[in-house]
Parts: sequence; C-alpha cells; structure tokens
Amino acid sequence: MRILLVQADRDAGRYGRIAARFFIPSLALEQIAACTPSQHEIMAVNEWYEKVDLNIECDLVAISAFTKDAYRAYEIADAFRERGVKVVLGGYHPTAMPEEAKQHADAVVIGEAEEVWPQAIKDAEKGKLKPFYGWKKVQGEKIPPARRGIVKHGSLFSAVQTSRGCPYKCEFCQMTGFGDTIHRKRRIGDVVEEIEKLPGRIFWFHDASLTINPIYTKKLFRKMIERKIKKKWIAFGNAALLSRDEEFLHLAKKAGCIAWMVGLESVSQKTINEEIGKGGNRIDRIPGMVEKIEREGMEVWASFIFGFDSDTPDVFDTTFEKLNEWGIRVAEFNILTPFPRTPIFEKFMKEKRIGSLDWSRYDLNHVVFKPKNMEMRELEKGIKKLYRKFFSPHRILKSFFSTPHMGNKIFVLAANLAVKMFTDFDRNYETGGEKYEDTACHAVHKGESHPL
Ligand code: B12
Ligand code: SF4
Repeated sequence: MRILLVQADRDAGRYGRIAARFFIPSLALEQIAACTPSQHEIMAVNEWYEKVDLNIECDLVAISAFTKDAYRAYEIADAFRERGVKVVLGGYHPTAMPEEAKQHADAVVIGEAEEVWPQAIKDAEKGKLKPFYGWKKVQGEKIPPARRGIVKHGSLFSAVQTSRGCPYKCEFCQMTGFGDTIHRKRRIGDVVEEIEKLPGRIFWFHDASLTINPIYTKKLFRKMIERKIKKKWIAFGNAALLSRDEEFLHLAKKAGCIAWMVGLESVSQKTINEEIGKGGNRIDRIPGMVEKIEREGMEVWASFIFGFDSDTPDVFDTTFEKLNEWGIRVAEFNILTPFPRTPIFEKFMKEKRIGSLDWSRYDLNHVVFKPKNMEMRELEKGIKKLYRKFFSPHRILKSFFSTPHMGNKIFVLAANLAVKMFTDFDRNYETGGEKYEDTACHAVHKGESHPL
C-alpha cells in the first residue's frame, strides 16, 4: 500500500519553510514509520512545515493530532474519506477522545503505535479495519529507532527518545490522564547507536523527563562520553533532581548537554505541593539549581503555568521578580489547560468551570476555564503583560550579554526569540473577545453535557 502519514496543524504552514527549519522537531511520524512494515511505501507530511495536498494518491492515510489540531485533522480525514481513501486517526487528541475522532475516521489508534499499528495495516490491506486499536504499551526495549528523513522540509535539528512514560502524575498532564505512569526504558546501546546516526549536530531528548531514573541516565551519559559523541543536546528534566545531583549535571555537560527544559510550573511552594503534585520541587532550591547548572556551562529553560486555584492577580509580578532574582534567562509561560481526560479536566467539569470546548483553543495560549481567584480576562491580561515584560528587546539583550561563552549566548538568544515567535500571545488574543467573559462557563455547562 501507499501510506500517507500526516501531522495535522491548526496553523498549517503559517511560519513558512525557513522559520520552520528552526522548530523543535517532532518524532511522532518517524516513530510510526519505524513500525510500518517495510513492504509498504511511505509518504509523510508534517503540517508544521507545509500544508498537506488533499489530492495525494494513496491507499491509507494515518493522521496524528494534538488537541489544538483536532479540527484540522478531521478536515483532512473527511477530505480523504470523501475520495474513498481509508483514514486512521491517532495521537494525543484521538487517544483522549476516541469516539469523537471515530466520527471522522475508519479507525482510531488509542495510545502508542508500536504494538497495534502493524495489525491495523494488515486489517486495512484486507479491507477489514476495526473501529478502535489500543491501548497496548510497548516495552522499552522494543521501541524501534525512528525512521529518519521521511518528512520533507523538516527541522534542522533531530530528536530521540530513551524512554516512555512518567511517574510524576501532575494533575494537568495527559500522561497522568492516560495512566502512562510506568517509566519504560530502551536499551542504552540502542539509544547511543541511534544518536550516533542522527543527522545534524543538535538534537532533543523527547522523553517526558531525563531525570526520572538517574542511575539509567548516568549510564547513558557515560556511554555517550565513552563513544566520544560530539553532538549537542537539550532535554526535559525535573528540578528536584537537577537541584541536588551534581554528578548528574557534570556527566550531562560532558555528554554534550546545552540546556535543561525544567517545568518549574509555579513560584509558589503551596501551589506546587497542593495543586500540581510535583512535591519534590522545592522553591528554596531553585536559585542553587540555576547556579549549579550554569556553573557547569549549561542553561536553564524554565517553564511556568498560570491559572492554578491558588494563583491570585499578583502572581504575574511575583513570578517576574523571582525570575530576575534567580537569574533565569530563558522561560516560557503557559496558561493552565484542562486537556481532555486529565484529572484537572474532570475537576473543572464537576465544578462547572470549563469555559470552552472549542478544541482549537486548547493550546496553552488561551483561557478555556474559569480561574478561582481571577476573572478569565485577568488571567489573559496578566500573562500577556508578563510575556511582554520578559520578552522585551531590552531584557533579551540583557540576557544575551550576561551569558558567558559564545555558544551559550547564541542558545539564549535563539531560545528567547523562538519562544517569543512561537507563543505569540498577541496574535492569539486578538480572537479572544467575548469568549473571555466568565459567562462562557454558563453556556458550556447549560446542558449538563460531559463530552467524554
Ligand atoms: C517533546 C514534546 C514536544 C516537542 C515535540 C512534539 C512532538 N509531537 O514530537 C515540542 C517542544 C515541539 C512540543 C510542542 C508542543 N507541545 Co508537546 N510534548 C512533548 C512531550 C514531552 C513528548 C512528546 C513526544 O515527542 N513523544 C514521542 C513521540 C514518538 O510520541 P507521540 O507523539 O505520542 O507518538 C506516539 C503515539 O502517540 C502514536 N501516535 C501518535 N500519532 C499517531 C497517529 C496514528 C495514526 C497512529 C497509528 C499512532 C499515533 O505513535 C507514536 C509512537 O508510539 C509530551 C509530553 C509527554 N511527556 O509525552 C508533550 C505534549 C505532547 N505536548 C503538548 C502540547 C500541548 C504542546 C504544544 C501545543 C504546546 C505549545 N503551546 O507550544 C506544542 C505544539 C507544537 C505544535 N507545533 O503543534 C501536550 C499535548 C496535549 C494535547 N492533547 O494536545 C503534551 C501531551 C504535554 C501535556 N501538556 O500534557 N511538545
Ligand atoms: S513531569 Fe511532565 S510528563 Fe511527567 S506527569 Fe508531570 S507534566 Fe507530565
């Protein structure tokens, strides 16, 4: 069969091919391709880079979608099905909302591709696709290396995974909602071999977090050092470990680490303990963590979420002050988003606080629920103000000049500009309007409907 793989994107092709070259790459299509039996021909289009041609000749279309891209995925699916082409939907949104996705597809893959996708292909060949496939979690050792080079006009960077699953159970995370809480590790030899063959000089570790099992990760770092891997990389890591394990940081640097993307989430210890579930993160240890990471010659890319029940309107100013105090040069600010099937979605549903079920707004840049201690509009305005202050040209330049070493300076500048361009609160909020009125919740909960 000729199989077309598509990563749907609400904003398909918006940034143009040149800017898209600098995106953090996606791994989904390359992993799906890796478990597609080799006798089939594969074409792959990631709409982050270009819009898919709906007239492509193929026998089967497999579409992956984040929640914000669900409608675009359905649009693509409907167009191919109209032409008689079979369509399979998968990825985070179809996994959370399989019944909804099924209305636009011949089959829905719930969860990971490795164990069920080959069977779905066999069934498609026989014209006997089942409506649903999944949840079968692959063992870590069975995760195949990604099939590279299938996406045209892709990113200059690449990505690799050492593990799946995350045990931290944050209330707002879909990993928690999907019960994907067991950490499944690949063989270190397989990972290192894959890294050696990666195209380009910079790559991302797309694990939920590289700090979940420090013993495993230190072994990986030692192997990378032993094999003299010259590539540089960036990874997600948790503050609890990064703030205390100096050996881990030292090995990471020697293995090529440029920066750690750390989900600090909030500057309030109360919020972290009571509302997020990342109790191991200690605010009093953050300045020390930043200092240790920078002393080793790496950078911190901190990520925050706003809109928790204990957040009050002063949270934006307090966060800005803390960022300055801690000397954090790269940060991103997200709005708490109750993705379907997360514990927080269920909580807001029960409390009748969901303000919108328009999935295209579930992108961490829009307010889709009623915060407890703020108006929806206040959350919108507060984050926008913080964003403008943090990404002012003056602050970006100050961060650049305060960073030692040219390599780090380039990273800090590029990361600040990338977050500024990608988050783009200004553009997104033009569409806000009355949807940010608190009356939005009455409209959603009027009929007592629960979409799951
Ligand atoms: C790395 C990462 C990123 C990377 C790369 C994203 C990517 N898709 O590769 C970057 C930094 C770019 C990113 C960006 C964003 N991300 Co992100 N990201 C992650 C993270 C940490 C890991 C994802 C990953 O790479 N997994 C590895 C790949 C191989 O797995 P996968 O994509 O799930 O694909 C497998 C299966 O799902 C399945 N599958 C997927 N699609 C399909 C389709 C078919 C047909 C089949 C058969 C199977 C199948 O097969 C694959 C192999 O098993 C997850 C959280 C986590 N801990 O997992 C969040 C996560 C995916 N991100 C999330 C979000 C919201 C975003 C952003 C929208 C945030 C923002 N505002 O910028 C953007 C969107 C980017 C865009 N342009 O659309 C959410 C998604 C929630 C949702 N329902 O939409 C997650 C779940 C985190 C969370 N908040 O809960 N992200
Ligand atoms: S640490 Fe990250 S991946 Fe793990 S549950 Fe929390 S938000 Fe999800």
